[in-house]
Amino acid sequence: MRFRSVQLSMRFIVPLALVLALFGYFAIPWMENLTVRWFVRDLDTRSQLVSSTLQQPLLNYLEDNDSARINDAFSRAIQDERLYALAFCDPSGKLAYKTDTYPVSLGCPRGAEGEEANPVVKLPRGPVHVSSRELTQDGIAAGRLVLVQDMSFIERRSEDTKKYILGLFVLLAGAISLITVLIAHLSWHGWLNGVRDMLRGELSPRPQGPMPPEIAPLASELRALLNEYNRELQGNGVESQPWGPDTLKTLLNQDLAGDQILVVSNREPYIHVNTPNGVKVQRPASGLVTAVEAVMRACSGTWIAHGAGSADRDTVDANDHVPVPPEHPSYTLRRVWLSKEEEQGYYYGFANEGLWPLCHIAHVRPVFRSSDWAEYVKVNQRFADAVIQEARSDNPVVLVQDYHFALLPRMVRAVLPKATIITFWHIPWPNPESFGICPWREEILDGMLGSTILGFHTPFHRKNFLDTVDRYLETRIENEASTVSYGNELTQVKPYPISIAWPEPVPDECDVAACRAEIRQALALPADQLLGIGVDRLDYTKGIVERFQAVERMLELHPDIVGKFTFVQIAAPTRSSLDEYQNFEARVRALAQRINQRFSSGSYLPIILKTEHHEQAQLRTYFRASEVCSVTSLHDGMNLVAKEFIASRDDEQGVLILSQFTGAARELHEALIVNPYHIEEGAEALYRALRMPADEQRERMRTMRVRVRDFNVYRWAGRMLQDAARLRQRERVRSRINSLSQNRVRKGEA
Ligand code: ADQ
Repeated sequence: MRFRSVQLSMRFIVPLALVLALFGYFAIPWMENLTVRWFVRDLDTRSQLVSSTLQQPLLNYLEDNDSARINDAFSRAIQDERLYALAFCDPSGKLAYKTDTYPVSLGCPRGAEGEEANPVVKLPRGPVHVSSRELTQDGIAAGRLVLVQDMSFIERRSEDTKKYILGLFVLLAGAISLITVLIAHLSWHGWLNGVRDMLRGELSPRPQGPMPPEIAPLASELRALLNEYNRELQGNGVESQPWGPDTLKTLLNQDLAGDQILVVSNREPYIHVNTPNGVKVQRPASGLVTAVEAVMRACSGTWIAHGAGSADRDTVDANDHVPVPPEHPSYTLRRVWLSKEEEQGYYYGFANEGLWPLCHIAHVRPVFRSSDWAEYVKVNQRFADAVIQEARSDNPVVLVQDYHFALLPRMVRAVLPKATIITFWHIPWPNPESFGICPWREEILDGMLGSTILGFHTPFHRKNFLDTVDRYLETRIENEASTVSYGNELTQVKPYPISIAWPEPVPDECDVAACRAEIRQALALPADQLLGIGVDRLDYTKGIVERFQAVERMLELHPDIVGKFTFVQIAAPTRSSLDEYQNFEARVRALAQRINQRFSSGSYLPIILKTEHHEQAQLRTYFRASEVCSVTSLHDGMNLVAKEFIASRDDEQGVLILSQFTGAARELHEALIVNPYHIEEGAEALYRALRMPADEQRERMRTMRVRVRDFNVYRWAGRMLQDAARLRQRERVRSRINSLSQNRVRKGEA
């Protein structure tokens, strides 16, 4: 912020300084010239005065030939400190009388009308002003009086004037800069606050203050733009702010009028596991599950997923169905069983060793094996068969989740051509060159284009996808409508930034002060210990190593904070059977240990690493207890942890550090945005976060909370479903028109 305000000030000061310097460069010599000319004119007048005074006595002495008196008069006259020398030249132009000071080199100067053309003469002692005046007696020329006046005082004065003018310029530049910067800052803040208030006012039902006058001319345009944006987000006809489960239910009832909703994902939302204390239900640590679960609760459909838990088979019915959530069942989970080979090839192999590193820029090489690809094709077909089996009509709405099922849309479309298939790609999409290294790139793109709607988190990922399709398939792309025409089918490709369900107030939740005390006590930390938190799957894309390095660098740069700050990293193990992930976990552990050894004293450890799954409520307590939450992914489709942290801070305190390479950074501009590869930047952001004044924290947190609350997961799902409903409606109208015209043709034939 401070850097930005210096930048802003420089934007005014530098051009101002340049203009003033340029002005000074030309103005000072000009002023100098002008003052010299004024002085010369003064000296001319003075010469006239002196010669007029001397004329009569001199003529009298000349007439009397009284050299003594002439010399005496001359000596007296040059007692004036400015009059340096005098001389008299007779009519023949010979030097007749002169004071001792008279420079002989001047001789008897003549000038037009008795004046020298250039009266300034440079002598070794300095410049002098020379003027000669003709003396006449009864109209007859009696000779010339030559006056030499000292000009060194003019030089002195001119130097002084130069100094004063220069000083004046500097003073003026300072004053103008100060006033300009002050006014610019005030206006800038006025503008920012005005626009911010407007955005808040438009996006939330918060009561408004009066509009700042400087915003007024823009207000109507800004409001129109926001309304257009809102309409685009909400679709036509549904006026709902903020979105929630009920809005979604209403939308499903109105726009999709009882149409069946099927979700397909690899990860199941509930895993039944055998434990020594009987069967337990677990919720996996996954952003995808967090987001889609909220939708399914609202629309009571069927979720098809891989049954991976040790007690999963024991808890399903004959159709492999289990009602969930276990406490209040509201939708059906259909489990698909995979053999070890299938899981190894499709999930660990092609999806996680191939597609995951292919789509994330984290400098891990993708591995492609033909055997993995074969399993991927097979498993996609098995899930597609499950969708077809679960479909109660020929046109269900199928929500396909993520990179595990790139081929499934085409497979479902082959059997249910009227199905509305919405595929959401939860991870980034790379540029065409990067994607091009996949040996089955055409098959993947073809499979995905079996979708009716294809969603990405950001416009950037969407663009990358369209460029990739353009590069490798024969398609027609309409950029404005954001559609790809391929074969006889049309796929709409759009950004739908995912979010979280804005949490309802939790009645028995600890207030922030109590959460702080609870966590510090649990970790045996002093009550005033500063706390940082990181929550991730233990994945190499999440930037955990870089985050620890930033903590280390901050402790190096700011020794005052050693002992007072602890960073808690909660990392859920993930894909642990893959070498890459085992190596990564070992690196993370070793780094934490090294940093801890380096800075530990007594019981103090700067990093606490908890490599285990935590319940959402526990995570929330950690979020509420921390000064700062650090999200430093090297690349991330969106990142829901950032939004969960914001949602947990109803006290409007706490600072979010957010990697610029997350989709979330495109929305949460008030976070401290960092490049995770730049360790010093991360360290400074951490230190800045820990020292950030409460007011600034509140201002940033408040703005982000409004955004996350209003653009929640219900809105994410609602937008996709609304788009699907519109396309279904269009399709219905088209098929009605077709059948009408076919009827007419048939009647005509009969
Ligand atoms: P993920 O890569 O799983 O999701 P993210 O969006 O950060 O990433 O979501 C992780 C989820 O798991 C969060 O809800 C978090 O609370 C939870 N979680 C993390 N660690 C946990 C732990 N130790 N214990 C319990 N829960 C934990 C993918 C993409 C993301 C995209 C999401 C949603 O990679 O970019 O945001 O899908 O589309």
